[in-house]
Amino acid sequence: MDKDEVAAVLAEIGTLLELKGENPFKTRAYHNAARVLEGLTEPLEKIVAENRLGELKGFGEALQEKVTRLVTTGTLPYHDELKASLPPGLPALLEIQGLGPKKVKRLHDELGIDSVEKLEAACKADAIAALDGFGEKSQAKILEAIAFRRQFASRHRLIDALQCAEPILESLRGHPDVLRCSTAGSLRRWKEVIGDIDFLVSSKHPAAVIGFFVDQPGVRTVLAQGDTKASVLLEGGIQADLRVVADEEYPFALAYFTGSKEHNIVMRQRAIARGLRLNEYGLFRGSEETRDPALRVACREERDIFEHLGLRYVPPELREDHGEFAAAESDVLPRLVEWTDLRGSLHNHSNWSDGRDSLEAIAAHAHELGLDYWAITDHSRASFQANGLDARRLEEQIEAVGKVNASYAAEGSGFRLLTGTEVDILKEGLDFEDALLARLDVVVASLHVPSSDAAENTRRLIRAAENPQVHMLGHLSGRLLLEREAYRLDIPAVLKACAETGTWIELNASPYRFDLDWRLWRQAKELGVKCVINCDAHRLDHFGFLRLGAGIARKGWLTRGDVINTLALPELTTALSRKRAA
Ligand code: DGT
Ligand code: CA
Ligand code: CA
Ligand code: ZN
Repeated sequence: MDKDEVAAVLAEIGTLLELKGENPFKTRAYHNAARVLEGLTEPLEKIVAENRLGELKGFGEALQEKVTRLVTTGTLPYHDELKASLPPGLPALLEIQGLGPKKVKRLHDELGIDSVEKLEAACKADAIAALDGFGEKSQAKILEAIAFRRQFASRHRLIDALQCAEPILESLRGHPDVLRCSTAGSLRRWKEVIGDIDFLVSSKHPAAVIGFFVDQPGVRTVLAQGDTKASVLLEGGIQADLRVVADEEYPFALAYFTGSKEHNIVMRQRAIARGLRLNEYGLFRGSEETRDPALRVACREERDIFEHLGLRYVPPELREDHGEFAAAESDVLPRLVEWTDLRGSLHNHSNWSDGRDSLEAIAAHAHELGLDYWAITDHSRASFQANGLDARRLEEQIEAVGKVNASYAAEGSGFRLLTGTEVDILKEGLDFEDALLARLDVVVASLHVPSSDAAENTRRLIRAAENPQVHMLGHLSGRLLLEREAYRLDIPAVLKACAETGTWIELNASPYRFDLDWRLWRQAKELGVKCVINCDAHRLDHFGFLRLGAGIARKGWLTRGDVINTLALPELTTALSRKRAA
């Protein structure tokens, strides 16, 4: 187990102990230990091997023993026994907003509630309102929270779906009976939020592939298993469907199950207009619904289907019936940006504010990944909860970045960290003086504490865009996927101001944000606004967000030329100086 996995187990032990009503010092010790592990900058394995766990804050002998066991064997009987000693539905109750371990324990002890279903029934029977310390109001709140959770439980963030799907896809690809395979559905279309995962395989031996699929690690429950398809529930709660088809049918099935439904409907209509029939089994001659192979128009790949329908190949990301047919018909589909075009990220955090890693570690990682530059844009003073920098610390950081860069220059490497800030957009203006901003390579301005008044938010953002020192606006809408709605805001007005002032807009590539939304980028592009795909990285494993963000940019029809951080360092430097010079 790596440190994050061990930390998760420790945190869960802490929670389980709380649910049992254990003494708070003991439970807190586990939560604290989990946090210490999460913050480690050297490999946990190494610390264990060198017998140095005792040096970590709060790690007594019992804890050292448990962590060592988890790292070396991957399991801990104490954890398993603890889990087994509590009703399995209890931890899920903690996910209901407003319910902490103490309340959950009381609900269990006093009303026998051990599942969300029972909790809901008890609310509806007015049993919670009667409970000491709960009342009508909190009963209504619990019901609301249950409904909220239900609405979102069937929807998952792209990154969670990818993390489940990619190992399974790899595994399928390695099976000797699998000829071709792919994800399909919303995942292949790179939607920001996914209902279920779809896999498609072509094979001569469907039963073998189906059996292999339902046996994959990560499969919690088999929901349905037939000769050519299966549905499973994965650990983590995402459903996955697999269909197995003959190889001749594969391109048709892939196009069909990639969707979107709206896109498919237009494809079918185009087929009918040409005296053909299109369905998941093929493209057939004639006007009757059929599966007859003798009538099938041979297509080796999806590309061939589009061609028979008078269209250029439409990349999956664009298959939303948002104008792709008109463009594919007249051969003006954009050549979409690729994630390998990206040379760095211009909005990221370090351990100087709320990031995990040091400047040195960040630089080393970016350099190793072959990137050309990486901007350090820690929070400004007003974001005190994120340990934002004041002017003095920012000046110190500029120097520290200079030292890191000097060491790369000395080795003859062209890699550079860029100095910067994610400066807060406050009611009165920006959190730093213009003179200080002018000394930074990169200035990202973000609204973190919005007003409830749309006009006020719009005004603040436009004012930030009008500042010649501000290169770009960060996570413009402020939405958190499946968690928080966008701020109230006149986005078109802000886009217009950005176009007029030469201010760029970030595509925040954090899978919790993907902000600005892909549906708005064509409008931004038409106005002449450039995009910057930023990781908003807080730890090294967030560097991978570049790939996710590039997929969202593709969904927004953006090309390499639309995205600033495809520029090499010299061209980027010129671009960064343009607004200031004007
Ligand atoms: P999701 O899972 O809700 O995120 O969205 P999708 O697009 O993955 O939808 P899903 O899993 O229900 O079905 C996969 C694809 O299969 C869908 O994108 C299009 C195709 N499909 C499914 N049902 C229909 C249908 O009734 N009509 C048409 N034309 N296509 C369908
Ligand atoms: Ca799906
Ligand atoms: Ca599905
Ligand atoms: Zn931010």
